[in-house]
Amino acid sequence: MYFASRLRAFAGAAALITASAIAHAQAALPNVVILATGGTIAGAGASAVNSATYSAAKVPVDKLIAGLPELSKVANVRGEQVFQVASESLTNDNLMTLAKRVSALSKQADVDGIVITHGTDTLEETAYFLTLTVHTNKPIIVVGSMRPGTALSADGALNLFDAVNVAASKDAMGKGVLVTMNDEIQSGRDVAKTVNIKTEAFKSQWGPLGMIVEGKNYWFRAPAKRHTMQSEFDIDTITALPAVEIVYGYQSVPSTAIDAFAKSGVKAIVHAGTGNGSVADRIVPVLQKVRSDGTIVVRSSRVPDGFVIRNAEQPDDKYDWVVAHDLRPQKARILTMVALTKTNDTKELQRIFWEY
Ligand code: DAS
Repeated sequence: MYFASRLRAFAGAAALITASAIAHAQAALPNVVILATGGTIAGAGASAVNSATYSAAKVPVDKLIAGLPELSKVANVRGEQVFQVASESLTNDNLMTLAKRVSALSKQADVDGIVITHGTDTLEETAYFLTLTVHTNKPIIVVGSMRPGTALSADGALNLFDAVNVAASKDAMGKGVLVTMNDEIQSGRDVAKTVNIKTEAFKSQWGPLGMIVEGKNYWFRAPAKRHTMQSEFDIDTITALPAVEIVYGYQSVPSTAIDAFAKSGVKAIVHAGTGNGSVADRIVPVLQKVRSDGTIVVRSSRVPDGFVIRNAEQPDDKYDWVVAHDLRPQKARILTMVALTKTNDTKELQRIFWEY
């Protein structure tokens, strides 16, 4: 009897010690907040073979977290459902709401990293906006998936596991906003969706910053442009984003779109030109008029890679146009909106395009 009671007491003590050791270990883990916005990573299809036919923005954030118990070994994770939409439908107001929430969380001592689950269609725009405007060195990771969690070989679970791992990593601090897709760690500034149906969809012409394999980060380069703490833009002081629209260049393009945008009072037009940002000869005078009326003109290119050379295809100095450097039109629009919250001086705008 004596030994049995001693054994029970010992087992009870051992259980208590184990429980407190587990609690202590869990408390020692980093705290990561997942802000969910929708997209395929929260999508659901009718059957496992539906990898492309499904509904995006269905699964709530708590279900995403519950479906990935491995996260509890990496960080103390909690979720907030900011939106539940497909990202092609996000608006400037949504972007502002999300960025202000990220900024507020980043200032909390009990938050070590932030993950944003997001649709892949415009993920690159959100990632760039956050890297331009959120002042923190803490890891901020934007993550999506190309297949819904209901599909065979779904990619969302591993992408999310990777995102939380990187968000919980001290070596991911101070690198700007990051994107974890398909085992790669990409710069939020450089990355773009380059394939619309493959899991290997996100690329940067300058390459990934690193890779993540079985929860370990491998870094191979660092961002070259200003971001987060080095940015002169701060979401906490931005109250609204100006209207900046994109027009596309192609054979026999009319000036209808430019005329309509100019008439609607946009503050800038990004021209996605052919080749190195070329502008059709019949469109040049239209853009010159737009500029003379006070609207900013930014020359980008419909060609995904490379970068637009100032004063090459067009005399930008003479026309007082800005060139978008290596930014694709959709990212040039994000930077133009943010820059115009500070200045509409074209020399300043061009500096900003060189530096961010
Ligand atoms: N419609 C896409 C989006 O929400 C789905 C996805 O790929 O995430 O961006």
